[in-house]
Amino acid sequence: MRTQVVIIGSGPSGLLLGQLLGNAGIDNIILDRVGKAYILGRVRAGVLEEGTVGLLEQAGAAARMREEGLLHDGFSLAFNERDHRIDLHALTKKRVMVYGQTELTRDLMDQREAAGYQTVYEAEDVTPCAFDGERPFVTYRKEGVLHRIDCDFIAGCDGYHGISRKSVPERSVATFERTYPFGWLGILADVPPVGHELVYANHPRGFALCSMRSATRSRYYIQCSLEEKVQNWSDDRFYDELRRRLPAAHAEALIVGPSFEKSIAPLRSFVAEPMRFGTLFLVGDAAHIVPPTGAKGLNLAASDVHYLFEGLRDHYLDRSELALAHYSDRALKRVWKSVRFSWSMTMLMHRFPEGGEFGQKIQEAELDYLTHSTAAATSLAENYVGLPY
Ligand code: RFL
Ligand code: PHB
Repeated sequence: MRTQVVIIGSGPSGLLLGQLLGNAGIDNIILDRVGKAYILGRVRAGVLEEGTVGLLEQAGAAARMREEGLLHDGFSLAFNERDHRIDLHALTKKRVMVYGQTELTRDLMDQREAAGYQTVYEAEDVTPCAFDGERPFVTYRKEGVLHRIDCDFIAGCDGYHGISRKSVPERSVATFERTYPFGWLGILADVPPVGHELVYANHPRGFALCSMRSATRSRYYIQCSLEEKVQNWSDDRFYDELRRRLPAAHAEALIVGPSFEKSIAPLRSFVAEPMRFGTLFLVGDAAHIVPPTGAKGLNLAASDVHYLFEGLRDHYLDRSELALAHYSDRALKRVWKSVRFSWSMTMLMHRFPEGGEFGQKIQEAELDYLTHSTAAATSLAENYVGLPY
């Protein structure tokens, strides 16, 4: 079998890249280790930058998001029992779109199926080969049979645990990493959100976040220890803890109901450099991870797709290699700014075991600064809505 680009991974980055390439007449095949239902069962991101929304429009997969997504003009920082609104639109003239990653992934899958572009789910032992030369290929096993796809390029869109980054000789990659001494316990429940916008709360008992998927579905998170077990958290215990970390007005407005998803995610910052190895390109979580505090992971995956799509389109349609040659540098410049922002939001909002009272005073001073200085609030807002591509 032969195609122009093999895409490893059918998450948001692989699907978005595949759709943009396919619509530009560039052949591609997506391979994923797991099935469609498994991918759609993952509950992850919820906040999209305008750039991400624009790419979904460009991919022709934005119709349902435009109908059902919620445009938010701001969010709140809650601390010392009070709520302080960051007016994103007044500060930046931009908004964010609240639309779940699950829905976005479903829309891209539907669009791909309608266009007739090929995806192989439950492909085992996917292996990128010979990418140090101009004749790369990818092998995989399906129902016991070994397959080989020859191609021009391989896009490694297979997430943090994927095979693409691991296939590169260790001496060719530099990695930068920070782990945080806590996780997020999150639930999803069909109850109306506490307010119209997201609330990020800094509290002596730990961070809490009130997010949403729609006017009738809420997504709540609380900071927890890495040793916590989901089974120790009944819904009642979760809501009690959440209530204690919110200002009274929100705590009183909290409507509770049974959760249908509950999970713990560890927090990590990670970057692999470079993001290109010959004819293999790393995209999204395969190359970098950010803690979810700044809502940047999926949005960074989308900006990588933007740079790689430009490079591949110029290569095939204009015979120009410039954008492809600069893919890694352009993507990494933006990646590091989001890594910095996600790290700083994480440091600002969480209780650190070793932070002590000094750490708490520093956080309070910074929160006070952010909510009383237009310059500081503008910097926060322009990072939150997304830096330009
Ligand atoms: P994904 O989504 O991990 O998809 C990778 C795909 O590759 C497949 N795969 C393989 N296929 C073939 N062979 C192999 N060996 C393979 N290994 C893996 C996998 O099955 C999968 O289908 O990576 P992608 O596409 O780069 O997308 C990245 C985003 O999923 C991620 O950055 C975000 O979810 C992060 N994130 C958030 N991002 C935001 O922009 N805004 C948010 O509000 C936000 N909230 C979050 C988040 C992530 C969270 N968790 C659980 C990590 C909240 C949470 C709690
Ligand atoms: C979410 O809705 O899952 C969400 C929203 C904002 C974040 C992280 C996660 O910063």
